[in-house]
Amino acid sequence: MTSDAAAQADIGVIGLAVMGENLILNMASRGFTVAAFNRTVSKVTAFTGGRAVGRTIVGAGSLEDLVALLKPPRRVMLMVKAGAAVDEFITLLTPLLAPGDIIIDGGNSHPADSTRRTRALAEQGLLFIGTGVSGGEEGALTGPSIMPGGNVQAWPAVQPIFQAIAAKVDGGAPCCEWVGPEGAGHFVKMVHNGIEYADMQMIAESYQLLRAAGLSAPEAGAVFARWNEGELHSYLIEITADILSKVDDVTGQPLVDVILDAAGQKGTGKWTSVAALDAGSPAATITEAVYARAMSALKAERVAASAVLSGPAFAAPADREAFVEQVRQALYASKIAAYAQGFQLLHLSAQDAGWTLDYGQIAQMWRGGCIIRAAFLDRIKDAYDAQPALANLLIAPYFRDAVHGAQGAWRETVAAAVRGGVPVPAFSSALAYFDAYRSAALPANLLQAQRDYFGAHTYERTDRPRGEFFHTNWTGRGGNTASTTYTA
Ligand code: NBP
Repeated sequence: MTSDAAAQADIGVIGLAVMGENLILNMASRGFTVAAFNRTVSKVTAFTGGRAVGRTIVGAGSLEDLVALLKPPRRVMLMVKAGAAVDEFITLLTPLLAPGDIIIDGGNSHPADSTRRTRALAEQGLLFIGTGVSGGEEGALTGPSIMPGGNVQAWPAVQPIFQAIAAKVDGGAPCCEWVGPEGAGHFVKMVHNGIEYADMQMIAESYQLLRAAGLSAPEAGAVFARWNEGELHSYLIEITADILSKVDDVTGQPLVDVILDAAGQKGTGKWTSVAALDAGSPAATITEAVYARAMSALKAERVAASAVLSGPAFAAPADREAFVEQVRQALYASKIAAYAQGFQLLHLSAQDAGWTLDYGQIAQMWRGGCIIRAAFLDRIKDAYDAQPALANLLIAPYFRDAVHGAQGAWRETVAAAVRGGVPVPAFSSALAYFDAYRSAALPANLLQAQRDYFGAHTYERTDRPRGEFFHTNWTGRGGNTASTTYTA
C-alpha cells in the first residue's frame, strides 16, 4: 500500500471479489501495472499479500491513493456489485478525477443505468464506459469476452488493455470491440445473458427428453459429449457432458441426480425479456427460459400438485438412437431460433435508441471467452458480414437450410414431448416462432376486428394501402367514432 505513490499504474480496478481479482491478474499477466482497491480495505492487503505477490499489482489504501497511482488519462474500472454500489463509487471518484479521465463499469449493470451514467459524467468532463464482461471466474483470468459501450472518446485509451486481456479467436482476433454509444455495451451483454438462459433451458429440455427415453445421467453425458463434436460444439454442451459424468462423493449417485431442481436467477434474463417487450421484439424463447426457472423454483407447489394432477407417461422410443438424433436436431433448430430472437432484439432496440451496431462483430465477440461461445457463431458472423442489414438470421441461407433440414425432427420431438407429457417450453416456443415468422398470414386480422368491435381501435384493410384506418359499427348500436386514446 502506498500514500505518496508516483503515478505508475496503467489502470485502477475497484472491487476485489472473484471478477475483479481475476481481471487484475489477467491485466498484470499482459504486462500492465494495475492499482487495486476495495471497499473493505483488508481485502486489498489480503490480495497484495496473496495472489498478487510478485506481479505488477499495487494496492491502494484509499480512493485518493488509487487515483494518485494512475497515469493520465486515469482509467478506473469498477468491478463491484451492480446498482447502488456503482453510483456510490462514481460519486466518490468524480471529485478526485480530472477532465478526460475515464470511469469504466465492468459489472452486470442495467443498460439504462449506463446510458444515464455516460450522460451525467460527460456533463462533468469525464468519460464513461459501461462494459459487459462475460466468462465468469476463469474467463476473467484467462480471457473474457468484453463488450464496451459508452463514450467513444474513451476507447483509444482503453482498447489496448481490453483487447490484450480478452479471449482470442481465429488465431488472434480479440473478443472485444467497441459496441456503441451509451448503454449499448451493457445492452449487448444483457442480450448475451438472455440467449444464455434460452441455450441452457434448451439443453435442459434435451436432457429431460433423453432421461425420459431411458438414458442414465452418464449415458446422457456421453450423448452430449458426442454432440459436442458436431454443429452443436459449444462451451455449454461441453460442460453439460462433464456435469452428467460427475459422481456425488456422498451418495455415489450421479451428482446431477442429487441436485435440487429449483433454479436461481440474478435478473439479466428478466431484463432481456422486459427489453423485448419494450421493443415489441418477439423473444419468447428467452422469456420461456426465464419462466421455466420461475416454475422450477415453485418446488413445494409442484410436489404437491404432482399428487393431484395426472397426465400421460412418456413412452420409451422404439429406436433410441433415432430418438437421440431427433432431439439433437430439435436442439440445433431451437438454438438457431433463440439466437435469431436475440439478434432481432438487438436490431429493434438499436433502432429505437438510434445506435448503429455491427452484428457480425457482436457474433465474433461472443465466439470466445463468454458462456455462449459456440462454433456456430462463426456462421452468424458470416451471415451478417454477407448481409449487414439482414432482418432475421432465419432467412440467411445457411440457417434457412439448417432449419429446413432439422424441422422434421424438431416437430417430431415437440410432438413426442407433448404426447408424453414432458414440458418443453423453449423447444415449442422456438418452433412457434419459426412457424409464425414464416407465415405470410397470421390470425391478427381477427384480433384487429375484436379490438375494433369492443374499443373502436380501427383496422387496416388488405385491399387498401397501409396507413389507412377503418372502423366498422359492428353491432349497429355503436357510433362511427374511432378511438384515439383507449388502447388495449
Ligand atoms: P460481487 O457482485 O459479489 O460484488 C462484490 C464486490 O462489490 C466487492 O468488492 C464488494 O465490496 C463490492 N460491494 C458490494 Br457487494 N456492495 C457495495 C457497496 N454498497 N459499495 C461499494 N462496494 C460494494 O462480485 P463479482 O462476482 O466479482 O462480480 C462483480 C461484477 O461483475 C458484478 O456486477 C457481477 O454481476 C459482474 N459479473 C460477475 C460474473 C461472475 O461470474 N461472478 C460474471 C460476469 C459479470 P466488499 O468486499 O467491501 O463487500
